[in-house]
Amino acid sequence: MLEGCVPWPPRTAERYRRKGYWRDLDLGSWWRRRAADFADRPALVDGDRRWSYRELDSWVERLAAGVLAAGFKAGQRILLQLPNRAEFVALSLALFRVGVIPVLALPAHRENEIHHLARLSGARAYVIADTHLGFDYRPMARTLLEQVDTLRSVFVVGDAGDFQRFASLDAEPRPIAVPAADDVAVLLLSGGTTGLPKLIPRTHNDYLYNARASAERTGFRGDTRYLAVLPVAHNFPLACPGLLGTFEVGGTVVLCPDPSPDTAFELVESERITVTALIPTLVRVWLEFAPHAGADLSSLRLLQVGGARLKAEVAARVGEVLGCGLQQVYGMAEGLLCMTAPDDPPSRILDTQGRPLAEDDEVRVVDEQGRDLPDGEVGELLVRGPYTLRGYYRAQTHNRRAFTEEGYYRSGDRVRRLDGGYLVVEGRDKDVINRGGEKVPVEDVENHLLSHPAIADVALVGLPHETLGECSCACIIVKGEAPRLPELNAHLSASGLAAYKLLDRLEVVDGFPLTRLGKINRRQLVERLVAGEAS
Ligand code: J2J
Repeated sequence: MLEGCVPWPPRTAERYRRKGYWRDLDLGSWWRRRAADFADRPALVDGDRRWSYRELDSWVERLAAGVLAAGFKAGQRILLQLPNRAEFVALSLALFRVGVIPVLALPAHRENEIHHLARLSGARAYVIADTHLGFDYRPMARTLLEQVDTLRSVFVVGDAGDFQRFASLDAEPRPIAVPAADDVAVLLLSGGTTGLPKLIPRTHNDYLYNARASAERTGFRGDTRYLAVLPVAHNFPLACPGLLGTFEVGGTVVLCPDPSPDTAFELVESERITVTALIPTLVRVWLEFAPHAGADLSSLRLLQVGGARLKAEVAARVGEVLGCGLQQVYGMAEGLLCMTAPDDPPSRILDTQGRPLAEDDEVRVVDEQGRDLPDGEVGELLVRGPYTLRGYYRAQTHNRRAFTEEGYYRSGDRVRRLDGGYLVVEGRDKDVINRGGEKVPVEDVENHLLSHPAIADVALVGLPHETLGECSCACIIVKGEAPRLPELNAHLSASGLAAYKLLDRLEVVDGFPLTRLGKINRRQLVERLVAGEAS
C-alpha cells in the first residue's frame, strides 16, 4: 500500500476477500469490462456532448496513455479541482487505469485548502477549469506552482493561458500495467475533522465494493439515468452509488453544471432523469420551486438525501411534491454508508438514516468511557469494516486519536441504533459545523480569525438555522474597537478560505463559559445565544 497509509490487518483482509467484498479488481480494469459489456449504451452527458460507453472508453484510453506520456507514474498524486464536467469523469477513470492517484478537491476550495492539499499529498500536477461560477482558478494555480516544491505542471480545461491545455493529455493508446487492487485508488477529503481536511485513502477493492453495494441497495439498473447535482468530487455523487454505481449497472450519468433548481429541473425533464442525490438544504429549495417550475419531473423515481440531518417534515413532503421515492443516506468519505432501501417501511424511510451496507460493518455505539450502549441509547458511533479506512494519509499523530487500538474509526457522530440496525443521527461531538451538508472545520476558521488584529479570542459555534440546519456564529472577545461581520468575512476571504466557511453571524462577548477543565463550554455558549443572551 502507498506509503503513509494504514493497511487492514492481513487476517481481516483475507476475510473481506473470502466473503466477496474485495474481488481483487482494480477500478481501471473494472471500467474496461463495463465499457465492453455496455459498449453502445449511453454512458455520459455533459451539455451537448454525449458519449456511449465505447466512446468514453476510447477517450479514457487516450488520456491514460497521455498521462503516462507526460511522465506521471503509478503511485504519484495529482490534485484535481474540476466542476461537474466530462473531463473530471474521463480523467478520474484514466488515473484509476494507470494507478496515478487523484486527490479530489471541491470547486469551492480556495488557497487555504488547496495549498494544504497540494503539500500534504505531494501532488505532481494540478488540474483545473479556467473559470467556474465566476471564479478564475488560474491565479491560484500560479501561486501554487511557485510555492509547492513537488508541483511540476498545471493542466487547464478551457483557456489555459501559459499553462498546459487539458487536451494535451492525449496519446495513442498503449498497453498499461494494471495497479494492485488493494492499493490506493483515490484520496478523498475528510469533512469530519476539525482543522484542515485530512486525506482519506480509498483502495480499488474497497471503493468498488462501496459503489457496487450502494447501487444494489438503491436499486440501480440498466435504465437508471443519474443526475449529478452535487459536486462530483464528493464521495456521495461519486460512488454512493453516484457515477461509479451508475456505470456498474450500465446506466447513464448526466452532469448538472450548477445546483440551481432551474438548471436541474430542465435536465430532469429533457434527459428523463430517474434518480439524483441532494443535501437537505437543496431539498428544501427543490420543494419550494417544483410546484411553480412548470418542468415535467415525472421521470424521477428516487431522491437520495444525505450529508446532514433531514427533518421528518421535509422528508414527508418529498413524495407529495416531487412524486418520487425518498432514500435517506448517512455517509462519510471515511467509509461507512447507511441507507434506507426503496422498499423499506415508510417509518424507516422518514425517521431513520438507514442501515449499514455490509454485514461486516462493525458498528458500535459507545458512551464516553468507550463502553457499548444498548439499542435505543445515544452514543458515539465507532466503526470498522470492508470499506472504512484504518488511518488517514500521512497523519500518524491524528490517527492515534481518530482510531481505537482495535482499528475502529471514531466518527464523532452521536447516533441511536434501532431494531434491524437502523441508525438515527442525533448530533455530533466533533468540532465541525454542518452547514447544510457543507462541513465547516471550527479550528481552521478560528485560527484565521485570531490573525485579525482586533480579535483577542474567539469561539466559532454552530447555531440552529431554519434552512441550513446549522449556521456559523463567531463569538469574539475584542481588543479595541469591535470589527463588523463584513469586515471579518473580507479578512477570511483574503486569507484564502472557501466561501462556505465565511461567518453567518457575529457576537461580541466579554468572556466564554468554561468547562470544569477550563476549556470553552461550547454547548453552554450555544444555549445562551439561542436564548438571546450572548455574554
Ligand atoms: C446527519 N448527518 C450526516 C445524515 C452525513 C453520502 C452522504 C453523505 C456523505 C457525507 C457521504 C448525514 N444525517 N444523513 O460521504 O457518501 C454528517 C456526519 C458524517 C459527516 C460526513 C456520502 N450524512 N452526515 O456527508 O464526509 O457527521 O460525507 O460523519 O462530507 O456528515 O461528511 P462527508
